[in-house]
Amino acid sequence: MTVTIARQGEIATVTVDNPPVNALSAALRQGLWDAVETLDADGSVAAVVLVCAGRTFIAGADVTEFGKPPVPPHLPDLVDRIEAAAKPWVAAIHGSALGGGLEVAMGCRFRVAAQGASLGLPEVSLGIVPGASGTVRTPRLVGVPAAVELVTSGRPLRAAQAAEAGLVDAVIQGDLLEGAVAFARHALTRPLPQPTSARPVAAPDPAFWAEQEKAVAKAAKGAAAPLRALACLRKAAEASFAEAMAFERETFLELRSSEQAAALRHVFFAERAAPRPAALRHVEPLPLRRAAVVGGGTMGAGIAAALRDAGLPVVLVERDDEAVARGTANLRGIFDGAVRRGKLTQAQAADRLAGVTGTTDYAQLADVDLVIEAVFEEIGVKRAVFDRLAQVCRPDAVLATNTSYLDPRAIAGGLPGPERFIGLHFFSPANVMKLLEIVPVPETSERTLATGFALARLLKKIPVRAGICEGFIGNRILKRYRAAAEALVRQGVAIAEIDAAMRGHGFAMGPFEAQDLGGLDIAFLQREGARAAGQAVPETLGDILVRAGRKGQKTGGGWYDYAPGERRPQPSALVAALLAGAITPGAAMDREAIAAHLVAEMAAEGQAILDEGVTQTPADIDLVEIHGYGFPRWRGGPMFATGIRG
Ligand code: T1G
Ligand code: NAD
Repeated sequence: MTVTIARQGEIATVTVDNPPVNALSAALRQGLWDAVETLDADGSVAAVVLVCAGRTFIAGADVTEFGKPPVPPHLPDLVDRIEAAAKPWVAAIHGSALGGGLEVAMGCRFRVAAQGASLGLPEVSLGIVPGASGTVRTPRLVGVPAAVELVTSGRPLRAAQAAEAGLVDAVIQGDLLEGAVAFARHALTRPLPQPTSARPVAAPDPAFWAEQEKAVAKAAKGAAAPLRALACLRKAAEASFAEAMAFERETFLELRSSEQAAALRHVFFAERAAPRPAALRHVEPLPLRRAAVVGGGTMGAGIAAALRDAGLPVVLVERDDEAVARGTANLRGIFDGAVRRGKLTQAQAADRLAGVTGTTDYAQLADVDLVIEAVFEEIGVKRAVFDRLAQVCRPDAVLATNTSYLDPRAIAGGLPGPERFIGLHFFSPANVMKLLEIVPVPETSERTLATGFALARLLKKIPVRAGICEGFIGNRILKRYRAAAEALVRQGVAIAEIDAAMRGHGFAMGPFEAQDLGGLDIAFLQREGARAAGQAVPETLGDILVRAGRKGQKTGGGWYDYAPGERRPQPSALVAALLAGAITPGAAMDREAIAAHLVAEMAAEGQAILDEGVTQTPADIDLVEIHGYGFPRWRGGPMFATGIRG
């Protein structure tokens, strides 16, 4: 039974139990409808508490039903039915009340929430707008400005914030059901508030909407749903309840069958499948209680910060005392930055830092469960580190390398107990970027692999398993993307035009401005290394710039010039002169064609990666590009966008 009814005197409780997340399947909708009918007809019941079993309140519509024909009772009708119930309903919320779950709660006369609960309308992140009155009832409860924030951002509110906004009537300390029943009893002693749909909305003036449109369009970067949601909210403020409902429904149905919604659903399910690969379902990972990082530079400090954010004590090993001090300062810089941005309190930052032991002494690693190596990208240095680790670490401790380009098999070669070795490729800044490429060597045990995935879950990262090849999945596609962009420059397409095309396509940055930010020298040194090793690596345009001292923003210029202290790229006459000899103008290309061409190049490399078995599914490649390289989420990734699905 998905819906059961119990009675505590004049208060009835309706319990929803539809694991895993109480999504509003057709059966659940029918069950709730029947419960309203039953309780309306029951003279002994004065009020109803709606509560959910399991980890969460109703987490929304059932996303798996989106592609199928809708089955009655429809959700908007159910929400209306609950609102029209003869007895007042009280939604008792724990976990997440999302989308349709929050809409059901807004149909109730009251909402109470447990302390840790969150409430939100994430529909825009699925490429749609709320479909069961979210844009119409929300402004009636919290006012238009707060509703705009909630609906167009898709970000949920914590219980306390929701109470402040007027979305919930009380935050319950202690047992939720007990508190909700007591709330209902008390509510019966007082006049009932208006049902949500009958409450008035204060309509803001046109200037408000113009301003919101600008802000929402900017944040959406090409995603359609946020602006459409804003239009629904405006309708809710300016037209009748019924007219606004009709407008929301029409918008919802149109967007639900859109390409953007299909892409965002694809990403939704890919993100949920990634952390738990079927092949590892029965493998117990090593429990992670203490971790270590070797190397406290850009990556090591970021990885240590990510581990601390997840609550693990961290030993940070550097090569000498000065480097220990620098590594610790790098970490302090990260936590101070989080305090400045309001993400951490001073006390939390101090606690994060206090949990890091900086040392040069490998003996401190005797009892850690996991070591992540992030020293210089040199095989000799890395081999020496793993030799030391093999001497001091527990034989079952997982030993990982963060190498970007070296062959992990060469790093692991000769390591006693190679079954505990694995590549864990983080992205910079490692405490922010969501992607983690997990790269097993042939000897890596299932347990070590499972521990890599468990680490990703602990750090709230998106893990993608990659086979061994140069650059793994992400950097290999990046190389192809950059080469294709350079090829366009050689054909006479302006550098700024290519960057603008990719921004217009939904990327935060184009390929050249991104290189200026990260530095051109890393890829240059990698190519030089390959050349020194006798490989035939053709001269790139980037090489010409680095040889002329242009390594990016840090040297005052790369593909662009930068005014001192500024980050705004300016087309460079010097770059034009340096590259003139390499450019042979061809046919002109418009921005859409540029973006389509570069995405097709990424997908072609992705296809090669699939053909070689470096990864199993196109969805994994899409996740890599979205979470590691800023590919627009609403396009679903390069594979989905070019029709390579499955
Ligand atoms: N529909 C179907 N399956 C869902 C689902 C949903 N809404 N949400 C989660 N699942 C599955 C998920 O695929 C996974 O399956 C399992 O549940 C556990 O999920 C009309 C239009 C609630 C915060 O967008 O944010 O309402 O892998 O690993 O970390 O306006 O799930 O086990 O087979 O994420 O504990 C709006 C999305 C829908 C909510 C729990 N709702 N879900 O997190 O578990 S649109 C959402 C979440 C809508 C109305 C409209 C999270 C969670 P499997 P999980 P979690
Ligand atoms: P970095 O130069 O900023 O830091 C390297 C650190 O390692 C330095 O602090 C150095 O003192 C320390 N170190 C060197 N030898 C050591 C030893 N024997 N013992 C202990 N510490 C030692 O470099 P980085 O950018 O942090 O890169 C580190 C690794 O991460 C490289 O393998 C790199 O390929 C990889 N990586 C880098 C990025 C990136 O964007 N920078 C992204 C992913 C992976």
